[in-house]
Amino acid sequence: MSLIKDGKYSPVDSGVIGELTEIMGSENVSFDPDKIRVYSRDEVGGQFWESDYLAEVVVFPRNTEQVSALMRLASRKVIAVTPRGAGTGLSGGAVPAFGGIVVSFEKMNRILECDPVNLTATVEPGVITAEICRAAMPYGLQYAGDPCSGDASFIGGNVAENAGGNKVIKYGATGANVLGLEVVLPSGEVTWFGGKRRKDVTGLDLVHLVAGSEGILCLITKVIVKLVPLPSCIVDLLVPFSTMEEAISFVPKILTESRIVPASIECMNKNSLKIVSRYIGSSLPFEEAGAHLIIQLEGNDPDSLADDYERLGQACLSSGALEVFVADNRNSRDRLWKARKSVAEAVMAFYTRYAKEDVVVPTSEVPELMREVDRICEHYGLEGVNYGHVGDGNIHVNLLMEEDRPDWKSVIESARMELYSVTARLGGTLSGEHGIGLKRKKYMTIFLDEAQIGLIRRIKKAFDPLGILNPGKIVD
Ligand code: 2HG
Ligand code: ZN
Repeated sequence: MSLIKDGKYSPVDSGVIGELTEIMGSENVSFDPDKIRVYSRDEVGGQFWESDYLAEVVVFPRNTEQVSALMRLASRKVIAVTPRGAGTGLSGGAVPAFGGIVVSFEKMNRILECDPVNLTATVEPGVITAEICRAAMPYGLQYAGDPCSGDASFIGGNVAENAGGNKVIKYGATGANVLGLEVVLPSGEVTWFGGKRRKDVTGLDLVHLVAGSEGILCLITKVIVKLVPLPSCIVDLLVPFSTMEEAISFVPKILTESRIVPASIECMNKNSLKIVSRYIGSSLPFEEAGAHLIIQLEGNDPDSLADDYERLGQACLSSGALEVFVADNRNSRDRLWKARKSVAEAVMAFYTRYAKEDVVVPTSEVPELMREVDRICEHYGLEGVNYGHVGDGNIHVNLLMEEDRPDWKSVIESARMELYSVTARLGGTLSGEHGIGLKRKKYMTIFLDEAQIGLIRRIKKAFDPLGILNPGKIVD
């Protein structure tokens, strides 16, 4: 089923299949129902929409020319086209809301170049993000924009969503680490935005308009990312506090008092720790603490890094930390990050009824946001698994329903609405890194006024006058 309305989009008939086969070869065109089902979903649970949105065909282009030919065909016939990365998205951005063609970039997965002089890597969109780091390592470099899903997600999807992750406080989100994009416009035209340059005010900054545009403007076929020096020493501090309030109140002091810019400042509340230890079968120390911070420091000189973490550790203890654990070897660091990165999966493994949110507030407002989340949970009888990128003010608020109640939908929806209105009141926003997609579209007006929404619609129209590219996402 799809949202095909008023016969706006043409169906993928046998003539279209024939042309697609000619463009990319029959082995790269699939209408096998099982494949279609898999490639019509991302990580958003089916509870968020009534319909089972399905593509009519899935294609696997191997190069830019094939993507361009595909878009010329889709424009000529007015067929909906939905681009897709690895399917790790959390907003339904890759779900084909109007059927049509799903374009999987998994076969455009080459690292074309690592350039240690310009400090860039040029890659195809289907490269798994962590592979870029592996390719840069022999040059003593890294790609620092990798999100929590970096071991599975594709760089093209990361750019489309302007994915964040746990190093944003030091290196910025994906967009901040992208210098250039080769794109295919809905008309089929191929062009480059940006390039291997650190400065560029020639025309508009279209690179950063496309980063985070969720595939509604153009298809990304090559990405030039920034590389930065790979630090030789990394240390993670795991710092339990009695309360979430104490933990998050300490965060600004890391920068102001200790004068350190960590690579990560993450938090996990007590419920996050509990659910993750149940999921991975091992626990972190001080599981009963109200909240844990994970603070990652990096450097090249072990002694000066030790000075930094000792100073920071002292500051933690003076601000009420129960203990400071230092993970300075691969094993202990991996154990820590496995726990942190598994919270999302743990939620999805144990619960089917939940609101999985990605709100952002100014960091000064995080304590108030957390108080309000506790109030909302209590009011609606929900469990709050709250964790994430506290250094960025970006908290993954998960409002979970323990038992399946008949009124689950309306309860979760009301709790969500309250969360959004609190977030808006605190000067925050709807999504920091997971995107709007299909899932959050109807809440846009809480955060953006008509002037901005109108502008987004007109920008979309300028790129895609027929409305064929990823229709139904962000705005109607
Ligand atoms: C993370 O920070 C990811 O772990 C996923 O952004 C968060 O699924 C989530 O809520
Ligand atoms: Zn996150």
